[in-house]
Amino acid sequence: MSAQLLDVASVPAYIASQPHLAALVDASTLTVVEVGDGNLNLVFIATDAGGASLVLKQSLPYVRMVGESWPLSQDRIIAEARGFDAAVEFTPESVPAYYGLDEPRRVIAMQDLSGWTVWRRALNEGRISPGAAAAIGRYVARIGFGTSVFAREPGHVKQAAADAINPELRKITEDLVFTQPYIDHPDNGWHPEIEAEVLALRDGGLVDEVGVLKYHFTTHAEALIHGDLHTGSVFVPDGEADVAAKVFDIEFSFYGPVAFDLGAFFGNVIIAQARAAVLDRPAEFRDWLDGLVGEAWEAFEAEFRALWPTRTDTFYSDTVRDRWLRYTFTDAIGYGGAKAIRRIVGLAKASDIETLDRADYTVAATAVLRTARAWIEGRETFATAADLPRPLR
Ligand code: SR1
Ligand code: MG
Repeated sequence: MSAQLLDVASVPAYIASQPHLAALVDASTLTVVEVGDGNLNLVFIATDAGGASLVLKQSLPYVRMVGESWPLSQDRIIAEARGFDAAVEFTPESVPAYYGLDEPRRVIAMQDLSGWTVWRRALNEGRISPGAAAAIGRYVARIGFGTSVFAREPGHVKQAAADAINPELRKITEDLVFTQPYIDHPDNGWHPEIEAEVLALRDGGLVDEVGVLKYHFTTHAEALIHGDLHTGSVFVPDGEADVAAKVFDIEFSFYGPVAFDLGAFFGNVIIAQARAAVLDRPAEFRDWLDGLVGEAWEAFEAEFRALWPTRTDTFYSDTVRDRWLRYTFTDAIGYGGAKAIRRIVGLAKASDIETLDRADYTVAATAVLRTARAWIEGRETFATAADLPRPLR
């Protein structure tokens, strides 16, 4: 049975009924707006007369972007709470302040990040966010190490992986990222100008490579990953802040390959680069974009190496560390390519490309598909981020 859904009228009474939330805002003077612009959930900002505010997020019993014809368990909010718990344990400054889960109502509460902007929007506007990519790299390293067998007792990890199984949302990713872009599917769509580019993705060679990546995604239960770490799942500050990026929307979390979180970000860098190129953004912005994959990877690797001496099982030698880092880089590049392709071809596209005029869309989308393919097919040959092909450079 579904949990009772909130609306703007019922949020004040809901907050008043939750003492830990009523301590944060004056529930008697709240103004509430529903701001959910993602694909899945309800999101409310509640602000009191004194300006204190908080955010409530409630999972709907269906996929918001499609409607009630696509039912989806509200249990995904429990996966999100699990992701917040891990972030609070290993890298608390990397997420909005977390005020907890109301499991029966399928609601979580968190800090209202006014003064911050969703990174995809900032990128679309051509804004430079210094250090944000490095902050993402550190976030992935800390949780990827902290929840893995490198840091935790193996029996604990097995139980944690079972608890975090999240099958419905993993299936969405398996279908939307790895399968549907390469087959005829009613949820796919593109403008006719790129039809030949899209159909060219279906040749056996690329599909085989994506199949290998899909298998790794499905079977590599390494650590509790975010599961959907694109630039729409990150806030960047509008001014000075304690950290250069904060991560949110953790409902796709499960025990999976750490490389997938890095790849999700990398793939969205391709998309941002293509947009910046066709809009002829200033060289300073485009050069900064070109450095983001390297910035994220180098921060990730440095953090992982710094944590390595704290591992609980020293049977894992430094050679194991180095080989783990190498295949994580390789797979992250592959996942990045797959994540970029799905945002052009499949359900749930990226505003970076979709808001371009048709001529720019055609150039940018074509460049994304060709670059992404080169990443997937060449992923084992790239030694560093500097070797990666870039769109329209
Ligand atoms: C049906 S859910 C569509 C997409 O939204 C989320 O952001 C994930 O990327 C998912 O694939
Ligand atoms: Mg999301």
